Amino acid sequence: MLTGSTTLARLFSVDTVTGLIDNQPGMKRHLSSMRGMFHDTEAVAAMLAEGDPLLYEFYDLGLPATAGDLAVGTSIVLPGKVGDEYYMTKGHFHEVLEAAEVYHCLAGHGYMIMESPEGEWEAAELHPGSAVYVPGRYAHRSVNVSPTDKLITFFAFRADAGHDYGTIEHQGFRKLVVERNGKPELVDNPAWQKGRS
Ligand code: M6P
Ligand code: ZN
Repeated sequence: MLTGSTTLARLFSVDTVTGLIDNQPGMKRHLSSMRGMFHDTEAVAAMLAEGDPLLYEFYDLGLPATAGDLAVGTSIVLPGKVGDEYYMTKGHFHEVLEAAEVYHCLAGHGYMIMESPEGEWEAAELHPGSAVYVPGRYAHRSVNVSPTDKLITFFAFRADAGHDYGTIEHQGFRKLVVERNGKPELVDNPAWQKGRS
């Protein structure tokens, strides 16, 4: 319950099992919107010939996109692979490059892959309860490495940060997360181009 003399505060609930936030509408991304992002293009084509699987969805409180507000919501990446590469988000830099972001893992098992414009990279393993502070200037992508469970994270960043997808579409991430001998492994992306600096 929320009580007080103003109506500025907001009370909302986050379902830690489903990742849903009250009745907020979500955005869905299917494989067809990420054709060029998985390294195994034949596997992409074969899967798209059979349908267009949902890879992830995300929910946002829909607060104003001002510098003083926060974009707050959840991200839900489904379990699955395209060839040997795990389902993941597109990933992006922020248009306001310096804008950091925090993710708190609510469920599942995954990685946050991060990369600066200069090609420095970091990978944070996520389990329920772990949280990662993605520093400003770092592109970020969530990857679900569980064979069975959804990866659910709660995120917050300054609401005017914006999303720059073009850079990642063009250059890719330096590291891919693939399955090797039944386990996730980070490998070099042979198609990576250092494109920004
Ligand atoms: C999280 C947040 C959103 C982002 C979403 C999907 O929910 O960081 O801002 O849009 O993930 O990731 P992407 O935009 O890279 O597809
Ligand atoms: Zn972001």
